[in-house]
Amino acid sequence: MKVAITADVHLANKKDYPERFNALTYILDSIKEMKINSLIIAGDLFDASYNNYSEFDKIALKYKDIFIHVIPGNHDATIDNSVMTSKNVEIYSEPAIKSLNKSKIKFFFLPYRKDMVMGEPIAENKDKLRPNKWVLIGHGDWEQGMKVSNQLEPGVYMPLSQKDINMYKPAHVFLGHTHKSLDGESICYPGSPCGLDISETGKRRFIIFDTNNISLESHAVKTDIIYFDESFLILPLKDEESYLRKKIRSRIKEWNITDDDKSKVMVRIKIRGYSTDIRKLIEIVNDEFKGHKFYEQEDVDLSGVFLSRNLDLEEISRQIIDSVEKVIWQSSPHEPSRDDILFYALKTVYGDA
Ligand SMILES: [Mn+2]
Repeated sequence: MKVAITADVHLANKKDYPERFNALTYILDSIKEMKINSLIIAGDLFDASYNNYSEFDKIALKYKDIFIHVIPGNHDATIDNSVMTSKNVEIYSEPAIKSLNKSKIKFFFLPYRKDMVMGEPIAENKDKLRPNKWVLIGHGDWEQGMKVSNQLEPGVYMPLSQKDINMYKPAHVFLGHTHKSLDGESICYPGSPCGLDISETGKRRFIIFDTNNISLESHAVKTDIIYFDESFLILPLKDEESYLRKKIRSRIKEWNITDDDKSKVMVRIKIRGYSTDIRKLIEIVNDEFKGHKFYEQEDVDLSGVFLSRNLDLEEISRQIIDSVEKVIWQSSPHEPSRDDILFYALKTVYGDA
């Protein structure tokens, strides 16, 4: 049995945020085509600012062959079945254990509760949750993955510990709350299906989960907007211009965006470092990002760029850059990047000049 899973759609005023509704209908259209008839939404279907549920109701009515299972998240913690008229929507305002389409695997739908850890309701229901025969649907922080947790909402939200996972052995865990997608060994954050703002970058996805072999697939969501927040280091090299152009081109390549999707991109650019011609940087950025939209029509942020007008310091910098480039770097999210090292090395050379 296959089921689709998403979270954190954050539906809000449709006039202002049509892209969030479009992301949801894109998922519904896609799974309809795949003949999948269950969609799970792991919390924050609605943004906290929202209280007109009829727009979602209308969508649900249009896809009446798809059953939509919703748990409340921290944004929509108070919703229950009374807000909806569609019969193909169930909102789990209380913890519930269910098999979908007679699947052998049971789904434990756990609504978000403030000041509670996930381990509590799991422990209360442990007799009905046989090891490896159940899947957790929750909304909150997985303690091991907290370093990437929701930037928009600092703090701890209904945490799930590794101890809970080891003890109660869910076959898999699907959580909402962290809007960035993340896949651990037995845990998955589908992430928000449409970036909510510039902090939610890149292409988005939804999940197809197969209960027969506990496997999952990521499917891209075609969104109206794709955000990118990029930062570049400029160095006082002999050929600054081609250095920066090359860096920008390879970054854009990493985005993996087709020409069709180029117009959907909203980008924010920041440059830091030491340059011999600051004005030229704007020209290069505008040229290389031609055809892309800038987030909130902001110009490139050059507040971290310092002017280099000292031939001795430039020569010292170039020698440092050469030797740092030769070092083999093990990149890791918890370690400074090569660019960080270069930036701080040059900062030492130039002082704050
Ligand atoms: Mn959320």
